Amino acid sequence: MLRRRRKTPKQPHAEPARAPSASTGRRRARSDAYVPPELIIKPARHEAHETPRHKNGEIVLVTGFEPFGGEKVNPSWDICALLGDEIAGMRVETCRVPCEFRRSIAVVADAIERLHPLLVICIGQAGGRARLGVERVALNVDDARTPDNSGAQPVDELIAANGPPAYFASVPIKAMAAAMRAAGAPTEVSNSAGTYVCNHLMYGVLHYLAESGHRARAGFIHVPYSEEQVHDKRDAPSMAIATMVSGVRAAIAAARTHRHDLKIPEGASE
Ligand code: PCA
Repeated sequence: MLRRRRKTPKQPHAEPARAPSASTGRRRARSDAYVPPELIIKPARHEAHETPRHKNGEIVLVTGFEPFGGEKVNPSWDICALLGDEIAGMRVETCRVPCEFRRSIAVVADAIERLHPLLVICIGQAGGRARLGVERVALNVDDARTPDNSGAQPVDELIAANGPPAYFASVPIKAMAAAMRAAGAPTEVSNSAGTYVCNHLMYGVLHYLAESGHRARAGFIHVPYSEEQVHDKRDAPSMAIATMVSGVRAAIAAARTHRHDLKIPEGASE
């Protein structure tokens, strides 16, 4: 958790806070590092949530979205249904999320309260992408080009009025991407989850976890169109559902086993 800056900083030049540690899922900063006031997270409200183990063993909560944008299916949910009961010793619990800005976070927060998962992995569709994308960052903004499934179309609205401008995923994104590729699923690290419902949910879950004191680590994976979705689309890339399932299973296992992320280059120049 970020600590408040000393009243009188030791150093004359303020420094930005360091990126969060993917290894622990908690933001850390040197005690003398400058932390902008809007980035200071309030202390945990519910100390009871500090116990990460569920009485039924460790749980990974995996979420997928309902169809949106005129599609009949959303592979993010189809993947959830095919993950099986157990990954890397964790029980798999799934949750279907409405493609609605207003309700999406509440539905996943309810599942977190019920299940006390060790990991939360949200999945969404990014039609047009050719690879699975492990998202690095979620922005504190909604900017919808089209209405969501409830008709809402927020433009340039903050997700959390007092929240930080962005959250980094608290899972080891590089280790996950490497494991996904090793499992045969073309994968990249993505530096933008967009500004639609998926970014909203990723930001909302990370903010909820930070504010509530749950120790779960959380991340987001975007998936391409499935093969059945591109029959009526010219030149749109697609991926077999079975490949996506292998990739997501490998990602979850890597997130469970890697406390520290791999330091391998995956950056983009634009
Ligand atoms: N993809 C959308 C929202 C729901 C989904 O599956 C997005 O990328 O924002």
